[in-house]
Order: sequence, then C-alpha cells, then structure tokens
Amino acid sequence: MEFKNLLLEISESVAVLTVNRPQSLNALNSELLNELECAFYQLELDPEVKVLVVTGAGEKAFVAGADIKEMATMTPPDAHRFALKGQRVLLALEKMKKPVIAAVNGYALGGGLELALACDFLYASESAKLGFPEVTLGIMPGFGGTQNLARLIGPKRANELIFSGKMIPAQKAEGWGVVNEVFPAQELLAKTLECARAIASQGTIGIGYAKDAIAHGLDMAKEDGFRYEAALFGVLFGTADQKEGMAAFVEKRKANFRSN
Ligand code: CO8
Repeated sequence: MEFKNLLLEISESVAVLTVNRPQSLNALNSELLNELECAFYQLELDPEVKVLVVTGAGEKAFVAGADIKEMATMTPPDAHRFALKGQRVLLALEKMKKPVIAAVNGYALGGGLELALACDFLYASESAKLGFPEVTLGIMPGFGGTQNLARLIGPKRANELIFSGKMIPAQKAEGWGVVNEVFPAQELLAKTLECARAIASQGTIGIGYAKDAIAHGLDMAKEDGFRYEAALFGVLFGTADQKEGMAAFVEKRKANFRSN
C-alpha cells in the first residue's frame, strides 16, 4: 500500500517505518493515524518482517504530538473519537507479536511520546526531548499516556511530567527507565538497526511468546504469570525453532531459524 505520510523500508527482515510530515514536526493527524493502523496490520502479516523500527523524518522530531491545528476546532465528541482512534492504533502497535523498537530522533511529545511508549523499547539520540505538553494547551494526554507512563515509571514521576508539561532530555529519560540507551544523533539509526538485526536472527516464535508473557504477565497475579510462562515454554518444544536452536548448539554451529 502507498502511504502519503509514512516511509517504509524493509531489508534483512527489519522494517523501518518513518513518520514523514517533517513540515509539521511529524505531528499525528487523522490521516496519519489511519495510515499507521494500515501499516501495523500489513507489517504484522508480512512474513519478510521480523522486527519493526519506528522513527521520525528529519533531524528535529520523532513526533511532536497529535496535530494541534487539526484538534483546535474539535468538539467534545470529535475529540473523544480522535482519542479513541489514537488509542486503538497505539494498542494495535503494542499488541503486535513482532518486536518493535522506537528510534527517538528528536522531540517525542504528547501523542509522539505515546507512540514511542507503545513500542517495546526506546533508543534515543542525545538531542531528543521527551514530554507531555498537553496541559500547556489546556488538555491532557489522550492516546494512553497517563496509563502507560504511570505503569512504566510510577505515578510520582508521571505526575510531575504530565502536570508540569515540561520536556526532559533523553539522558534523564534514560535514568528514569523510559529510554534504554542514548546515542549520538548520527549513530542512532545504525545502532537501532544493529540491535533489530540481532533480534531478527533469533527464534521468532520464542521472542513473540516472551513478549506475550511479559505483557500479559504484568496484568496477572505473579503465580498466574508463572503458569502462563510455563505453558508457553512447553509449547515452544513443539516448534522447528526449538529443534534447530538446540541442534545448532549441540553441533557447535550458528542456528538458522526459519519460522516466522
Ligand atoms: N501539531 C501541529 N503542528 C505542529 C506541531 C503539532 N503538535 N508541532 C509542531 N508543529 C508545526 C509548527 O506549527 C510549525 O509549523 P509552521 O511552520 O507552519 O508554523 C512547524 O511544525 C515547526 O514547529 P515550530 O516552528 O514550533 O518549531 P520550534 O523548533 O520553534 O519548536 C516545538 C519545536 C517545541 C516542538 C514546538 O513545535 C511545539 O511546542 N510543538 C507542539 C508540541 C505539543 O504541544 N505537542 C502535544 C500536542 S497534544 C497531543 O499530542 C495530545 C495527544 C492526545 C490527543 C487526544 C485526542 C484529543
């Protein structure tokens, strides 16, 4: 499918999806949200893709939020629908079976930070800035930010960030556990791709199950999470990946996983 606001490149089992509205600092409008939804659906089903990287076009922004110019004239029902649409799209991203890495190359604000938080983990450039400036606009986060941020860093830090509307540098976000690693801007994509390719060379089914166990386990009592983990662990022993991975170890060679 052709996209107007997204660039999609697939190579070596890794898809790089670039939000491409640099003239608006990649702000998310309705059309872009629709395109993201299609892209996530398409990438989930594409057997050539094992890992997804999400980033923003240009040097300045990952995504500077939802499109304020589009939101400015929304009525309450419009805004409610817009929030539900954004949440549906970002939940689809969160629920993808394939691993997703955000390469945060600049401003990740409001809906942009919510997009990054819907990814499995974040790498960021030294110049990236993260925040929820919604209160400066008289609104609040609406694409899952209050939920995902508080679960990730706890309510105290989430309260501070969301109530103040301030931006924090990538290095501080790393200290808070929001960003996994910070790289010089010119190295960010290469480092992210290096990690994505390493993940893509592992057993895809095991990674998908581990992702499922981590995500669902957080919503379960710990012992239920353990039971869920054990059940998935058992299922993996019926897969070609497990046969290949363990045979390769015994035969002292590199595993060649073929499942997707
Ligand atoms: N929406 C629309 N346009 C934007 C946005 C945005 N979020 N951010 C930047 N732009 C546009 C600017 O208007 C400008 O366009 P133009 O040249 O036509 O005037 C262009 O991008 C470049 O931006 P600036 O000139 O402002 O660049 P600066 O370097 O001076 O500033 C900033 C960069 C600090 C990032 C600044 O652009 C800014 O503050 N942007 C807005 C950030 C923001 O408030 N984001 C949160 C938006 S609200 C949100 O995301 C809510 C999500 C949930 C919605 C729930 C449903 C209702």
